Amino acid sequence: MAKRLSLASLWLWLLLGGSGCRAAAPQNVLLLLADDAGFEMGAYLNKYCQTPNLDALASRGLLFNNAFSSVSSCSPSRAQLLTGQASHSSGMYGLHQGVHNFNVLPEVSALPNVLRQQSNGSIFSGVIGKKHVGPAANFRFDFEQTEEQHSINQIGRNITRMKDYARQFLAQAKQSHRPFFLLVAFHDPHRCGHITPQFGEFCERWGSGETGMGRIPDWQPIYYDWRNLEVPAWLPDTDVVRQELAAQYMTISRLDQGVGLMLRELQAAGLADDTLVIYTSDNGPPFPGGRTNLYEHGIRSPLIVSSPKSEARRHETSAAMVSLLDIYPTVLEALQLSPQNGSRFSGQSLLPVLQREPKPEESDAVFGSQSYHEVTMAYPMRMVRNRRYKLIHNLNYWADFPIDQDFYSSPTFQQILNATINGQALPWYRTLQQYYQRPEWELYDIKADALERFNLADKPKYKATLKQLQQKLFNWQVDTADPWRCAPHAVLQAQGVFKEHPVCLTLGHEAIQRPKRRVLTQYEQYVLI
Ligand SMILES: [Ca+2]
Repeated sequence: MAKRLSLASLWLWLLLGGSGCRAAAPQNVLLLLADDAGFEMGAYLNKYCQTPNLDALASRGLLFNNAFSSVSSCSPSRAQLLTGQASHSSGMYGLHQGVHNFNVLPEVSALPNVLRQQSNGSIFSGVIGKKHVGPAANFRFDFEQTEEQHSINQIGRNITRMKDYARQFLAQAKQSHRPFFLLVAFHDPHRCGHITPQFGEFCERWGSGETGMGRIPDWQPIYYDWRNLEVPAWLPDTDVVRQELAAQYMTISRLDQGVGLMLRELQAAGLADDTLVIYTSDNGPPFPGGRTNLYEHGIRSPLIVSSPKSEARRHETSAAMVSLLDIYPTVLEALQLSPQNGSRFSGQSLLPVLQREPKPEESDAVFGSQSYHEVTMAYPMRMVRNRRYKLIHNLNYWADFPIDQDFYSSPTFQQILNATINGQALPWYRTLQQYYQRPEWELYDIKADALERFNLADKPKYKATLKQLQQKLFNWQVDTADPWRCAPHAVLQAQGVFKEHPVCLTLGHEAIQRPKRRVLTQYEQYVLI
């Protein structure tokens, strides 16, 4: 047993059958979550964005190079972390706030509730920062300081305020000798230009100490010179994009300093030696091909897992194919609770990877399921990705890919839009038309084509690969009870006489000729309402 045996951990220890194979006390879990961050950090070889705290965490832990979110939207991603279920299983099909109003299904239990029930109340749970999921009863943390009580910037970007709440939470956990799960969800580096442009596109000026911006005491702003940055290959290399990246990096450095503060609080509370620390991001950066997409930059996730156990791997990278659906069983295992059964939970604990790198298998794969984002953005997509290929099924392929409000008003998208309308060239490998108009099936050889430029779905040579991945994807959809599993060419019948044996019944699309897309010639440029 570890040096500190509290009543709560004694209870758990007894529950689990005493000593033997499980010798240690439960490990606390601190989950540090970024909002729309990608790989803008030194540990992932970004040479410009300064992230000394994340880099230090990475060197104390295991850095994952093949981690993927199963969904590229905020609330559905947080729901996946907290329920262990893909968005189509949990019911969190899109954003939670305001008119979007998405929530998990009534019967879905999330981590704080599961931890409380399974441990008989001995595990202490908390969330500080952006929560963005509901209904409240299904995500009831013991300690909550979120946008439900504060302004989102104060609780998600003011790292001093977040630190103060983390100190309170840790003091309570320590005082009550309870193992804990704490989610610290930063709002950085999310955009804010569409709501509060006076603070900068990414709210990078907010709290910087500049005139009228207020000051966050613990934040030392780092200003980036956009002329000196390198634009990643998936974005247009323009001055506009460079300025956006400089602003985004500034908020990532604020997030990084916030991570440093949290880790120092953990140390100061004397809990660092008993706590597993995880860092990841809910979804990819808000640039074209990023957030709301199942393309690589929408779902590839930074992931660091750092264990204080002496035998755990550290200062290493892992090539294991992992999903953010794996976080949920990881938290349960760290706290020595049993994993949840049922095919809706497709994740696996990451703790064994901390011991030993798994052997790469041909069957290694991760899955994706995106349905909405904003309520107006009905564009369901499903995806399977193995080490080499990715298959995306665009269920509403006849519609144009939807654009969300916050991305629409971004300088990057506005530049692409205006260049397209005015017939000007852009240094970008996609056109807006390609971005909007997607075929039903997209198959990419990621190894040879990291930017997903060449769709192989119609190439005879890849017929067998396509078929195999389609089957694999469909099997996952069936296993996880995806309501969209028969879409778009059939209707799912799963009730009444079909209850025992659900079927996909054809809509007869094969007998109907679709008209060609009409090219718009005249339209209003904008409408004032
Ligand atoms: Ca997000």
